[in-house]
Amino acid sequence: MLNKKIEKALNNQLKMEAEASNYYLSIASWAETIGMNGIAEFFFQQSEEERIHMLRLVRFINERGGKSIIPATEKPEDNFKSITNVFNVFLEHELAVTKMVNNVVDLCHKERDYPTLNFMQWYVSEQIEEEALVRTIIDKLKMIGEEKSGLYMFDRDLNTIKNPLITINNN
Ligand code: OFO
Repeated sequence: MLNKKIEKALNNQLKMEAEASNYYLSIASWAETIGMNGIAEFFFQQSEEERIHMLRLVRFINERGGKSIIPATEKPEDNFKSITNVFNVFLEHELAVTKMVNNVVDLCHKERDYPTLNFMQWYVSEQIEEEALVRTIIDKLKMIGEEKSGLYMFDRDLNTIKNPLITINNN
């Protein structure tokens, strides 16, 4: 049975995942409207992944005798300065999620809630992979700059960067 502090922390985490899903959906849609279909596809997939992260929490909270709160989320930003800006925003978001995951893990230790601690380990690993992925992409963008032909190839190749990680995640 979840104690109230843990239940609240997990519901906050759930909200964060829902917001991430919406935010990445907004980026995907923006990228599609400017003809960056590779980037759009990347963020459509990322948005789906965040929704799955949210669903895992919904089901875990309920299974452990708590009650999941399906949150209202704020309208995400829908206009972005540049491709580099988009990926910097992505990194900022992921760092905020990692911080929150770590806080939940700390709380689990404090409250001696080992089942939830075990459940949260999956999120710890997931954040390591996501941060590594976004840093790799930002490094590539630094090499390319905002030059059009470079961005064209970056857009075309983006899925080959992401797909190996998705394959690992799904195993
Ligand atoms: Fe949910 O993993 Fe990113 O945010």
